[in-house]
Amino acid sequence: MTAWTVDRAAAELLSCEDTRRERGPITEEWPDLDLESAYAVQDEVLRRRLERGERLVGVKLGLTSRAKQARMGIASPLTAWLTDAMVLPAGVPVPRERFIHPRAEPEIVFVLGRELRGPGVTAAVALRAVDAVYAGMEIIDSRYRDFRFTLPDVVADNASSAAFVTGPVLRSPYGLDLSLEACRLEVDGQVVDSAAGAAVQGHPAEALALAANSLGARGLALQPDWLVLTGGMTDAVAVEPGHSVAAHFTSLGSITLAGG
Ligand code: OOG
Ligand code: MG
Repeated sequence: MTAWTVDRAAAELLSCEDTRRERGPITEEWPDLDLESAYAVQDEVLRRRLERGERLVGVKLGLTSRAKQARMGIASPLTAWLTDAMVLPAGVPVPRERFIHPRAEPEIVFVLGRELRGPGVTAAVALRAVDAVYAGMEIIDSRYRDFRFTLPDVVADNASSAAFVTGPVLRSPYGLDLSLEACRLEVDGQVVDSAAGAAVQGHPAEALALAANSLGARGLALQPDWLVLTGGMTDAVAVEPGHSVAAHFTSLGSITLAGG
């Protein structure tokens, strides 16, 4: 049996994604996979994506709300990479043929105006680095069967990242209370969930500070013009063929995804 290495895990997870193949958790075969090596796998997956021509467009946070933490059974937030290949244009059906078992979740999305480098970044300072706020819908698509994973597994798998859409309304963060920015989540027009921005670490800017500080601990920094997805406000819902998922926000507009 070949031993597991960072390189092998990265190649395997990227191949699962490219060929729409699900698998069991890597930690079941590589129990020594710790968080540090898991982030090394994530970084190696990114390196391979950049090598094949994708561009880094930002970062996402995962497991920042209680709804998400409870569903996935993991209480620690994490970060992952976003590339331009994950951008889904508004108004097109979700290309389900690209995914294994896609789920959608509403998020608040920041565009940064300047660099944010931890440690020591506070939510108040983090928000001042934000140039614009959008509504967002992330499509997650774990490469693990039934979305079953441990924290190192999901970190290695780039936090189940697959695609994301940004909403129709660009707002300045000044004068918006994002802790009170509400979202109503609907499937086929029926309300299935709702949440406010406060669901995300008390305020989405706290999640942004968390991203700056956890990247800082790895010697990295958030860059100007990067997008930051701050994490699902509600539990995610399955994107099924012939059905639609819509998120309606108080001041950030609406996003509707057709199940393709
Ligand atoms: C992990 C990714 C979590 C979020 O917004 O919390 C995430 C998963 O749920 O599969 O993207
Ligand atoms: Mg998410």
